[in-house]
Amino acid sequence: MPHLFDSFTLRGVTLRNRIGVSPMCQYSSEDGRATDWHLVHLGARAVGGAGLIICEATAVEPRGRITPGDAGLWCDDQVETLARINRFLRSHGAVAAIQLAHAGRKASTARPWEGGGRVPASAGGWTPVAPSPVPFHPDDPPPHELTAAELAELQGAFVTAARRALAAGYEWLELHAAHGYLMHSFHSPLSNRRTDAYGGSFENRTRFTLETTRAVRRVWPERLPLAVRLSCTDWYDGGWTLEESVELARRLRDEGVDLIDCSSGGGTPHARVPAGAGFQVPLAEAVRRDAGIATAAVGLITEPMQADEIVRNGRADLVLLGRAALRNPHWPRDAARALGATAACPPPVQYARAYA
Ligand code: FNR
Ligand code: XEN
Repeated sequence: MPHLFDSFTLRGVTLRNRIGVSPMCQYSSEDGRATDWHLVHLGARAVGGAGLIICEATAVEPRGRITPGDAGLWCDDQVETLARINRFLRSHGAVAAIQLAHAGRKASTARPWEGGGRVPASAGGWTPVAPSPVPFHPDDPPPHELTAAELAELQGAFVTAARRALAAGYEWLELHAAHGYLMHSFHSPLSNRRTDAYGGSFENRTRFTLETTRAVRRVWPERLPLAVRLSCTDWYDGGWTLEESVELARRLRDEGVDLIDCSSGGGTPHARVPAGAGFQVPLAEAVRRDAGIATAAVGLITEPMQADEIVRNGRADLVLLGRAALRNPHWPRDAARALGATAACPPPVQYARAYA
């Protein structure tokens, strides 16, 4: 089986190793446009040796932002700042990926460092949209229930954003169908109470995601990989299950999706999440084995030996680092040293003396 520092190829794209930086909102965009913060943040992690850098949840329309500081690709003028970052990432050997997202009923909140609370329309926020008028927090006002015509418009917004992502130089696209945001909220019976073609049965609850994926795959080039991040379970009785995720992964694979990024939770504040070292790895393992599709494992993967074991034992094809990569942008190079694979992750020439 492969090693953490073996390359990995999907379609026409090869990663230099099996380590990716998980998408992480920075809430530091201006009108959806990336800033120098993003250049330094993402750029440092490319210099640090990661094979794949997934740019944060990027909203396909303004209502799809979690906060006013979220990244966006709803306008052509949001392309260039991302393109500049991607030129840098590529020049340091990383593949640039982006996560296209819509926050659904969890939209219109303050940035975490401003308290993270709901921002009403009267204070510069907006009315969140959702499959059903069921708020995430029981005391919040109900979100707007999307009509079938509005769903078609939103699918168009994902497609247009995917075209812009291509123009910005991304080589890997991920659709965000996790953490209680719009796509996941269609999957879960906890948030989807619809009685039309988009609610009720498994077929109906997964229709929005499958239709959107099909439409995006049509415009996303054949040579480039398409991934979907799923919350593989709601960790809550009566919610979305791992078995449903495996079946959805099979159907996504048949639509031309290449990899499932296996996360969990976020759909209900009442979830009982068994958080602990590598707690979501079994989800990636089950999806990979039972749906026959490549997976990424994420969630409390912090140690080089732990990450290497996941790849070596075929439990996932990639490992994604979240907070460990925030703490240490050089995690991949440090891991290479710890695993005796120094040559697999050479430093940039400017830093050579630090490793002599
Ligand atoms: C996240 N996470 C996240 N997930 C996602 O799918 N899109 C996103 O934009 C974000 N944003 C985000 C911001 C910040 C500050 C954190 C810490 C996390 C979740 C993240 O990608 C990852 O799945 C989790 O953090 C679990 O991995 P770690 O941190 O345990 O390695
Ligand atoms: C259920 C874990 C969710 C972690 N976060 C995910 C975000 C942003 C906030 C933190 C996301 O997916 N955009």
